[in-house]
Amino acid sequence: MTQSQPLPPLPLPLRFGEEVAAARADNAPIVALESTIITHGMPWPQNVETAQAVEDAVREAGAVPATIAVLAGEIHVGLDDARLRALGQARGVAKLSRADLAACIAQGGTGATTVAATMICAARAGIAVFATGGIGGVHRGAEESFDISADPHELAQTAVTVVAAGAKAILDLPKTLEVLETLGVPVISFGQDAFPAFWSRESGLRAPLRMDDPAMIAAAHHMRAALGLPGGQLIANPIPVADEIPSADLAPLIAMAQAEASAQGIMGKAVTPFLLDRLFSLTKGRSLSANIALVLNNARLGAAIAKAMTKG
Ligand code: PSU
Ligand code: MN
Repeated sequence: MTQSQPLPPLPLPLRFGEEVAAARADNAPIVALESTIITHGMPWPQNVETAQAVEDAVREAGAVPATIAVLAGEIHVGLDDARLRALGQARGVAKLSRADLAACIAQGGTGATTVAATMICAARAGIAVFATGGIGGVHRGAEESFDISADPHELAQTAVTVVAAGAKAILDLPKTLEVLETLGVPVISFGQDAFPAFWSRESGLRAPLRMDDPAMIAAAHHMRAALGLPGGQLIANPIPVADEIPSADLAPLIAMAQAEASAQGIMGKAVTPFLLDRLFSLTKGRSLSANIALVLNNARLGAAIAKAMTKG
């Protein structure tokens, strides 16, 4: 009996938006943006307004935004306004991480990409910088639930520099930093020693590394490659002073949201969206305004780093 040969890999269905295609041809700086924050991280219509404002912030800072999502089995790198709006209003959109990405594309499905999945798509599209709100990490109670996001693992293996306002304060931040260290992910605070906690500038923890200059961050990214190390780096950019919610105000509300999640048996992928939604209500919308401000701030830093990278 003849052994059948394995099939050759399928071509990757990557579709570039016009603006991104032009930037690629010119070697212009590009900043990737995720879509789970649109579908699962913020309510409509603020989700779409924020996504557009974030794209504009990248442009104003001199780079081209590339919002990434899977639509009808294709990876879109750069969404036009109509697609962005449709995604922001759609219900029941899948949340895609490393584990679900290939299956969704193979089935011709539609889904929003998390930090991990956006990193994978960005890397395939040749984009080295990605700005978002906060990465996923080790959830509180992970010693029981084993709930650890795929995001830290992705940072360990995919060469994309991710700009975030630290990790969401709904997580167990000391454990998140431990996991990042174990995985060999550089965690670099921008402009301060403290590791920021998303809605707050300080978490009470020190970041392992600090840099004050986007050019240095770009150099560190290139140096990892020169060393033959896979993976990217996490740039922890603190929320602007004017927009922060002090951690003392948030702590009891996070504890409340967490208790509700446990009581209602919320698990797996549903945990992060549930907590963000509850905090939105518990802070009377303040968590959302802070979230919007920090994403814009990260978009501007992402653009500065992308520009420094293209200068070589
Ligand atoms: N940051 C936000 N809102 C979000 C997320 C991050 O401000 O919705 C998303 C990101 O896409 C991140 C994901 O990758 O939450 C983490 O989900 P999980 O904990 O299930 O891995
Ligand atoms: Mn999880």
